[in-house]
This record gives sequence, structure tokens and C-alpha cells, in this order.
Amino acid sequence: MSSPGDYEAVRKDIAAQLKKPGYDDGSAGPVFVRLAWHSAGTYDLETDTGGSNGAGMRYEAEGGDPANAGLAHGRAFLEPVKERHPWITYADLWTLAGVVAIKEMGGPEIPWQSGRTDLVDDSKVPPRGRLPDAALGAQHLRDVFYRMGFTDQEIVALAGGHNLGRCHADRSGFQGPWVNNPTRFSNQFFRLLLNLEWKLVTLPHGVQQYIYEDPDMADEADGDDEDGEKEEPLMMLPTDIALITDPDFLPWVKRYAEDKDLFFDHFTKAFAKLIELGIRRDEQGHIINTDNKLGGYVS
Ligand code: CCH
Repeated sequence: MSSPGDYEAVRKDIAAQLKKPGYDDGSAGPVFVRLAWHSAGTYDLETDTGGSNGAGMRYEAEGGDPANAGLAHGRAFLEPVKERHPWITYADLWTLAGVVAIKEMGGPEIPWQSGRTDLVDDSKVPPRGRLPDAALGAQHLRDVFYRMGFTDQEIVALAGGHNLGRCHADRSGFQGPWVNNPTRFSNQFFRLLLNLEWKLVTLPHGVQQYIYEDPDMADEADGDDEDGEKEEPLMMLPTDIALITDPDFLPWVKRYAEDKDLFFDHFTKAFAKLIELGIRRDEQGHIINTDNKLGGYVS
């Protein structure tokens, strides 16, 4: 066990937890990033409720939200870290795991501050339905992200999270990765979004998404590549495609596709803001609103 406050030791253990041969693309990184984002993305500016403080996903009321399907894997992968550093709160651990994963996968260093507390019961868990629905479009993205206090530019920057990981039919209904190397953080998502031809398809279970089928794949009669591994088409969600059909989102997609440094800079700022939503700190960085309607009490 590390001494309380030794976040460097926690970071090291999170990094050591990333490698997961046999799970998805071999890394827990993407699911950690999604866990961090969904823990924070419930924030509602108007009522000052939700957000990463509290770690309400430990309770069925929030954890069982269909939008959070699959994130139990991410939480389970972090249990050994919690066991080794029992003094860290889940709310801090989940946000830190997202930040460490992004960095370890080649992304930017995102500023992170500690001090979040965990709810002791589910009485202050935010209501379900606050996270975005990928089957919808630009208006829905604005409804959800403006509610948290984000701008159009920040919406597009954050969507760059889809450089990582994949969709799982048994979690969200969607299927496949966005990019060819889904465990390396880059601006590839934006380049593919702009440059490939995306075709709307209906999956066997009725869910609609966009796919790109590499024409070279058509030559391979059995759909297998040389290694004998099954090739999967790349995919985009309806909400991803909304980023290129909406006239105010599109210019940011183009800029991030062209300029990786700009994307990294804007992503860093937007993600740092995301994981601090609803948290107010004093000059020393201590959270001053842990006992308000948003937050919890240390368990
Ligand atoms: Fe996302 N995301 N996301 N996303 N997301 C999914 C997976 C990941 C939406 C829908 C989905 C962000 C924003 C949005 C990640 C990061 C971010 C999936 C598939 C859906 C659906 C889930 C599954 O089947 O496992 C929608 C809609 C929005 C609206 O903007 C933001 C913001 C971020 C982070 C900055 C990551 C990473 C994944 C991959 C997870 C994994 O397990 O591989």
C-alpha cells in the first residue's frame, strides 16, 4: 500500500493495468477513457448536479443506465489499483485512469487534480438519460453538451475521443472501431471522417451506423487478411457524421484533421474541463463543495 496522496504510485499502477492481451484491441485504455468521460458527462449546469464527483456509477441507478453498458469492465480492471491504494476515492481513480490512459496511448498530458469524494448511497445519483444517444444528430449533441457548458468547438474536440476504442454490439448496439489503430491517440478520426466515403448500413439487429469498406477487402474472398484475422470495416456513429454535416461543427473537424497539435491542445483543455465540471476549488486546489447537492461524503 502506498502512502495516502502518492498519486504517482497510482498513476504507475494504472499504466500497468492497461495491457490486456485478449481483451478488445489488447488494451484497457479506451474503456478507461470512456469511464472517465461518462462519470463526468452527467453534469447539468442549471441544477449543478451530476459530474465526476461522487462516483455514482457504483450504484445501479447510474451504473445500470444503458448508456453505461460495458463500463463495468473498466471499473473491474481498476479494482486491483483501488486495492493497492485504498485511500484514493473511486471518483478520483476513474478520472485519473482516463488521463493516464490518454497519455500512455500517445496522447497529451491532461491536467488532473485530486479531491473528489464518493457518494455513500444512491440518493444523489444523477438521473439516467443525461449521456448522449449516438443514434441522434447535431441538435442532440448541442442539447447534451451545452447543458454541461461546452461550446461547438469543444464538442468537436471532445469527439476526438473516438480515435480510441471501439463499439460493441452487446453494449451499445453499434459495432467496430473508428480507426485502424484504436489504441493510439491521434487526430486520425477527423481525417477519416472527412476523407473516406461513409455508407449508412443497418446491422442485423436493426441498428443503423456508417461504415467504410476498404475496397482491397473485396479481393479477399473469405474476408480474412494474410494473418488470418478477420478484417472489420471502420465505422462512424450517426452523431459522428453530424460533425461533418453541421455547418458550425465542420470547420473544426477540418482544422483538427489538418493540425494535430491544435487538436491535442483543444482536447486537453476540453477534457480537463469535463472532469472538473461541478467542482469548485479554493486557491490551494481543495474542493470546497463536497457536501453540496452534487457531491458526496468520503466513504
Ligand atoms: Fe464515445 N462512444 N460518444 N466518447 N467513446 C462509444 C465508445 C467510446 C458517443 C457514443 C459512443 C465521447 C462522446 C460520445 C469514447 C470516448 C468518448 C460508443 C460505443 C458509443 C455508442 C460503446 C460500446 O459499444 O462499447 C456519443 C454519442 C458521444 C457524443 O458526443 C467523448 C466526449 C469521449 C471522450 C473524450 C471511447 C474512448 C470509446 C471506446 C470505448 C471502448 O470500450 O473501446
